[in-house]
Amino acid sequence: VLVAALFLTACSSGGTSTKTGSGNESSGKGKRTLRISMGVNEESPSYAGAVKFKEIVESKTDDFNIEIYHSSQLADDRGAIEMLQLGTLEMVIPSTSPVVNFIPEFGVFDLPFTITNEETADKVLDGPFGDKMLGLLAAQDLVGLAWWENGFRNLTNSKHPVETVEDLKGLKIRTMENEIHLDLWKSLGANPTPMAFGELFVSLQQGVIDGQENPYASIYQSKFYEVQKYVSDTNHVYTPFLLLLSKKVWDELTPEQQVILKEAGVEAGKYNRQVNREDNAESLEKLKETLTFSEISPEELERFKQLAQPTIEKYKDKIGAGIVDEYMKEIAK
Ligand code: TK8
Repeated sequence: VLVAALFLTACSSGGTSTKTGSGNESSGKGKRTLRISMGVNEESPSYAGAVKFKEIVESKTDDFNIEIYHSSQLADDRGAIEMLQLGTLEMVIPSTSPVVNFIPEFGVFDLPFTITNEETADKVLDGPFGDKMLGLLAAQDLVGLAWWENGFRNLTNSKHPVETVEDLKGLKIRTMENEIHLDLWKSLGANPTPMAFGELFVSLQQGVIDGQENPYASIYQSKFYEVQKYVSDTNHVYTPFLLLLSKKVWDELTPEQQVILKEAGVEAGKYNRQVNREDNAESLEKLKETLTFSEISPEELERFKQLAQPTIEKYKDKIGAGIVDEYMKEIAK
């Protein structure tokens, strides 16, 4: 995958020396190619958002040629982030969770049962706290254009219905590459393994793992229902998506180009969120046709939360006690 991506970079680098937007090249020559990588497929709200981003940018300038690569074709989240740092890939839409390997503060979003509804998510991300978090990316050679949405995560598995903490015992659950998620599932009694999203379907199919957790839209669009039997409304954490650009690339753009990309990122992000929320509701209904659906009772949810509390305490210092407090205050507002 890396070799293929580097090859693509070499092929598209003809346009990288052109910086100004003044030329009206219509041939495509001199245009700068921006490749957007994502792990999810072409049915996803991320893909719809990326198409919207492309449309907005291309309606405002001829400077860019935007190419969208879905389904981890270029790289998985973590690999793509590393490529952005090197400047060998221009853009990626990753979950925040793998970003924690580069910027510990992003771990706030992985603290379970903190953001529990969409209104709170929007308030936290669209306000000064969200801006501050985007500002932390520059130190890792990344530019955060906007917050997009992955959403509230729910558990599926192939073994039995999960309605209580006890039902999790020994279940082999794939997590994102993020130690907070790993610890959370351990503390709930499960047997978690980190894995890139691109390997997930096959691993479920082959029974290497029993279960996984993702938002309903993603579960449906990735066809996990073909290789899973049960779904539980755990709603244990909200994952934002980020629209990221390589800082190496960003620094070569004109201020006008930067404004266009930033504004288009935010605008396309609003669209992405709207599509995501519609898709999530519809996807749950469709999933219920093939999977056995379980709710977690309010009493049982309290037990999940209590068992998760030590994970929150444990990571407070690693994430930064100050930023965790700010995050919690923002949620409580
Ligand atoms: C897509 C991932 C994915 C995430 C995961 O690249 O890994 O489970 O939810 O959607 O970011």
